[in-house]
Amino acid sequence: MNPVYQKVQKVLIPSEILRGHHLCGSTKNHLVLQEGHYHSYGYEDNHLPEMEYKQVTTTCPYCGTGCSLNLVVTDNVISGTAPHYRSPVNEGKLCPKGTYSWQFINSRDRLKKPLIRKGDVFIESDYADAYALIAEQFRYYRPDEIAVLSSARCTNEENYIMGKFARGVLRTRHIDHCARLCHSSTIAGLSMCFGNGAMTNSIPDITESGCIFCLGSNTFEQHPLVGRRIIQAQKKGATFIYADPRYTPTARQADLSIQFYSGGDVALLNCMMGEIIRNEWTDADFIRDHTRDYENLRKVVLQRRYLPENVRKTTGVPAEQLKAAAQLYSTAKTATILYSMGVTQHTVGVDNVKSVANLAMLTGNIGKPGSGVNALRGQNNVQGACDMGCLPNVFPGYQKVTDGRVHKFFSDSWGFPGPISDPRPGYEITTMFRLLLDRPWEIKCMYLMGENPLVSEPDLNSVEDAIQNLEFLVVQDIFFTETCRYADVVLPAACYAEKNGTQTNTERRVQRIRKAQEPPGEAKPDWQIICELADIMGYGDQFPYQSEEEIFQEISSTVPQYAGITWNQTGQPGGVQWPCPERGHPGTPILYTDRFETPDGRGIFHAVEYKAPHEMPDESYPFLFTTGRIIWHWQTGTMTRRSKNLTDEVNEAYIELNADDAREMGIREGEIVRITSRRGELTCPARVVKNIMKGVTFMPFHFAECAANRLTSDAYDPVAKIPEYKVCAVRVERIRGD
Ligand SMILES: Nc1nc2c(c(=O)[nH]1)N[C@H]1C(S)=C(S)[C@@H](COP(=O)(O)OP(=O)(O)OC[C@H]3O[C@@H](n4cnc5c(=O)[nH]c(N)nc54)[C@H](O)[C@@H]3O)O[C@H]1N2
Ligand SMILES: Nc1nc2c(c(=O)[nH]1)N[C@H]1C(S)=C(S)[C@@H](COP(=O)(O)OP(=O)(O)OC[C@H]3O[C@@H](n4cnc5c(=O)[nH]c(N)nc54)[C@H](O)[C@@H]3O)O[C@H]1N2
Ligand code: SF4
Ligand SMILES: [Mo]
Repeated sequence: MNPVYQKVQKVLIPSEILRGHHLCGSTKNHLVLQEGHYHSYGYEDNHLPEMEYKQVTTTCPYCGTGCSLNLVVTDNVISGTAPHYRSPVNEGKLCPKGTYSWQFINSRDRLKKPLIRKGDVFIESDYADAYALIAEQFRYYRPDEIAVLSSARCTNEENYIMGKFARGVLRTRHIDHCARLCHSSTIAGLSMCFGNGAMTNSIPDITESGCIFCLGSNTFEQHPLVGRRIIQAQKKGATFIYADPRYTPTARQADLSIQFYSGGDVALLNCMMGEIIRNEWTDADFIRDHTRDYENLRKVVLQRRYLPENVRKTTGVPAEQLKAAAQLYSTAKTATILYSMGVTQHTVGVDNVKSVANLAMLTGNIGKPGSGVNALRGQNNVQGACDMGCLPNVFPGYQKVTDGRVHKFFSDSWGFPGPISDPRPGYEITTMFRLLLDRPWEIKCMYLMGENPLVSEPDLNSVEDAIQNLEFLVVQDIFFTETCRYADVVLPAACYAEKNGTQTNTERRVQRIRKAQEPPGEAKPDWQIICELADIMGYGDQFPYQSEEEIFQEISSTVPQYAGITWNQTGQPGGVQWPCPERGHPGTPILYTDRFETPDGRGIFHAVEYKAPHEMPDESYPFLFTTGRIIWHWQTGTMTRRSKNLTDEVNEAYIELNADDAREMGIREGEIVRITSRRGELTCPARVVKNIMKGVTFMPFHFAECAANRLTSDAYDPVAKIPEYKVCAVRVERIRGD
């Protein structure tokens, strides 16, 4: 076995990581687990050096869990992290990424000046020239020819300002961000069933649950401090059921682990619901008093095709496991569902989400402690970027662009003369890139902040062709990314530790990030860059802000869910959870305690049938290829791959192969293999593992030089437009013939 992987497996014993131990930094290539009261994370000797330092409390820049931490600042430079104990989210604990979240900040290759393309090279320039060029180009294109990508890495204030700039200054309706690639199925699916697309309960609330059903979320690697709550619940007697095609570190902690073929979720969930109905384990009172359209669901899930014996054939799951899961979930005192990308990133992503919602309503597991449908949001501020309206169909606060009154409200309160942006919904990211290829005359100019589509989009080979059809591209980032290579102007942004603001975690908790050092060179906070551009374009009056706090005040006046939240409250440990409709309101840890947010207050069952994924293995491409993440790295790797401790753990791409498949093909551990799909080809080392089903392969997508997305398919869900990152077909071959 590859020595690096052995190490990963050793460290990832979740019970050890998460049962109240502190994770401490060490530069000796591994993570040290130690109990104790105080550790200076990130220091080699686990002691703060004896010099003057200050600590600045902030929120982790990585995942949607939203852990608090202290940045340690010595001589005005960030030099480590230390625990912040008072957050109800993480109570002082951090995962490796949070622990080392300081290491990329002062990388020598941070962007420090605006760059302007001259032929094939970039020339360092100043803001005056860069802004003049951008303003000239932005004025030149018609609103419908311009697309904007906002950023789940940036603050609420920055996303709000970007939305206002896109709709008010550029007057374009085409604005989106990476939520499209992530939980757009959740927003669409849960809105249809419950009236709102957000996580229903809270992270600490998981410990109240009698049964945790975790589906398509590798929680211990991707939301480790949510994983800690699962263990706490188990200690109090809860049962933990896990369903994933792979036997992940999360699976190891489960009481019942169900392994199945990617794409089988609807079949699995319908089967469980059939069992629950046949055994009368439903919550009949809840169904009668709080829901609609139950009969449709009943009819569908009771069909023969969803009997456990039949579903076994589609999913590969033994009938006993399906029956046990149904019983454990529905007969627990309260049960919660945690899910993430294994559910959403499918051509049937919205159907999957509706199915999850059906299961919760069927058993009355919603609107009370320890229950809920808990979509674990990915990026630190993806919830906030959605709340701020950086989506093509809504203004801030999910107010529909198609509603004339909403339009008028925003053009009046934002102070733009006349109507702002076209009232039709704009294009989604996935549609933008497809149009760039198929109808390049439609979108010609793009302003992209804090996204790296040239690694994260599906079918990268096509995306590389598509992006070259843009006539003018502005990229605003903290590093010179793969996407920057195609830019005409690159603007240098301040990172999370160099600016103030708020971000909203997966449980709708609005918390503060704080400035701990100056940005490098001439880098500036994103909101400031956008405001300066707006000013140059003649809209200074609409963007008069002197601070992040002023922007936040405007947010609370236009976003109903944030109406009662004050800047001060966001700076308290734990912040505030929206909806917080008026001043003095304590915030809302659990949604739908009285009624759903549908017009009649009832949850709506949506019966769905199982449909196979878009591309399934066949003779030419016999393996199912699924992609995702590992604990050490973040998305396209721009930050974590500049962190020594994290790259010391893993720093290259690999493909996981089932041990029997590998043996049949004569592939050994660590051997370089060729992987081919209908869209591209890669070579990388094989990791031969027992914890993946036969016929299934897995690859993390973090490594640009060997990007999994060269192989993935851009087939997407018809409603959410989310790509099917979790299923396509590949061929795996040996390269050396010995
Ligand atoms: N370390 C780390 N943490 C992260 C991130 C990161 O890059 N690195 N990214 C953040 C972001 S943006 C997000 S969205 C989240 C994502 O968090 P997760 O969704 O937990 O992460 P993934 O690895 O994409 O996928 C989760 C699991 O889905 C399984 N899966 C694959 N196909 C299927 C299927 O058809 N059905 C089911 N039920 N499961 C399937 C995979 O085997 C995988 O274990 O993580 C966040 N946290
Ligand atoms: N194959 C495969 N592909 C996937 C997925 C998968 O599961 N499989 N998952 C998808 C999902 S869920 C997601 S969320 C996307 C993520 O896709 P992206 O959003 O493209 O990925 P990130 O690496 O998070 O890119 C964020 C960029 O923001 C920059 N940045 C960080 N902080 C700041 C800041 O303060 N200001 C500015 N201006 N820039 C900043 C970073 O340097 C980085 O370049 O990937 C998707 N792609
Ligand atoms: S669990 Fe998420 S928010 Fe918490 S430290 Fe890890 S990456 Fe940061
Ligand atoms: Mo995501």
